[in-house]
Amino acid sequence: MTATRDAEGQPARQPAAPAATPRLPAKLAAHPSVRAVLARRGAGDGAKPPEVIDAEWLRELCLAAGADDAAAVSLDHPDLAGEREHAQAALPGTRTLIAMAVRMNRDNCRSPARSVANQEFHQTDEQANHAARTVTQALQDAGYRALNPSVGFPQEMDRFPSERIWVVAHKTVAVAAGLGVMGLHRNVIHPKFGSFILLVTVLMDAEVSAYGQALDYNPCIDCKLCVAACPVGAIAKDGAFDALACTTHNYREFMSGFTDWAQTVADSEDAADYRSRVSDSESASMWQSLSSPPGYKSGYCLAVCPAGEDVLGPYLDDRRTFMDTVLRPLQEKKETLYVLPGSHAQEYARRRFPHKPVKEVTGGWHPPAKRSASSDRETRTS
Ligand code: B12
Ligand code: SF4
Repeated sequence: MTATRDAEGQPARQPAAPAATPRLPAKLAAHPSVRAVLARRGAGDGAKPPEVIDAEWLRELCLAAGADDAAAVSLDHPDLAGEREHAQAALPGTRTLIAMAVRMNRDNCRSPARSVANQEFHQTDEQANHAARTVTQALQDAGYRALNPSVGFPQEMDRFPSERIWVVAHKTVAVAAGLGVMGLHRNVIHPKFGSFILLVTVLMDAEVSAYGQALDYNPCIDCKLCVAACPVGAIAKDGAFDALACTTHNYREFMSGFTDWAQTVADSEDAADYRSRVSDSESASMWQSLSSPPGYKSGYCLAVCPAGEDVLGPYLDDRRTFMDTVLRPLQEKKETLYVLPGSHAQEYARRRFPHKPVKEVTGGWHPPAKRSASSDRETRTS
């Protein structure tokens, strides 16, 4: 049965079947809370909500909660086979996933000032978490079980680094629900908002009257600006993605980069030795990431992407100006690039961006090697 709506627009509960009073031990039955619940049931409250939620009601709920687009997808969708076990572990009885997208402000993401771009990512992250929590609460109030895993962090660090640490893969869910398609840079591109979206998913134990349909084209226009923008060559022209190169640089101040930094502290003989390995700016930046949400070092692939109907116009009008004002400031920015020794990223960064200092790090994946020579100190943290 599909949900009809009550006066407040919520799915109207089905009339209560004559409630069979559960057989309870006398002490439990006499408890004031138990008596109150049974009395409410007797008065017709507490009936089961409809088994199938109205898709339009659900979409309106998501938009009112702060999402810019939303669609539901059944957990039985073939493309979600890899997510099933994770979703059931998080919320046993999950039947549907609700995918939501929240827009980011484009020029904030494009700014070479990391503080501006990071603020935009974190604010949108907050907004998406807030939207998902609001939807979860509304579903709970309507009588369903629902759960919202985080947009980004926190994640399941007890599994790090041997297993995946995210509860749900928001990209996989969003694509199956039809919110967009992954572009060359492996982010989901929304047909209208382009790459400038963050994603979030709500799990719930009911079905929905209509599910989203996958997009029949990819909004990626294959311009390869993301390839040109990535300072460590993590995105190849053929679409191969070097997640380790991206994590080592971009996530320098997240879990693995932090571990590398902590090892450097532990390995330093004294303050002077520490300061010979870590610059004042790097120490300050690590402090900032520990005291406010951690800062991404890049995200340039997303920043330069011209795809999406709301974004594409200026690129179509004048591609040279678009490159001069969006791509080039990021390419020309002087900034330290973090790479694993001997990696493709190291060779690429030195060759393509000779004006950006390149620093070898362990990435926190291994204990640091003993320092070799003092001349090495400027380029190694361990
Ligand atoms: C892991 C992760 C990363 C990793 C790996 C990226 C990746 N492509 O998977 C790293 C640290 C590199 C990363 C970076 C960024 N991320 Co990220 N990330 C995630 C996370 C937690 C899971 C991604 C996922 O589903 N992977 C599985 C499949 C679907 O991805 P895939 O591309 O098909 O396959 C690759 C990965 O599986 C990877 N991989 C497999 N196992 C492991 C294990 C580890 C430890 C790592 C690092 C990678 C990895 O290798 C595969 C081949 O490339 C999600 C949040 C979430 N809970 O969903 C955000 C998410 C994908 N990230 C997001 C963003 C915005 C970014 C950054 C722009 C952040 C920034 N400001 O710089 C960059 C962009 C880098 C890029 N081009 O992808 C957004 C994307 C929004 C969108 N429009 O699609 C998400 C959805 C967060 C969100 N809630 O909005 N991210
Ligand atoms: S920058 Fe160009 S190639 Fe890269 S994802 Fe966006 S549209 Fe596709």
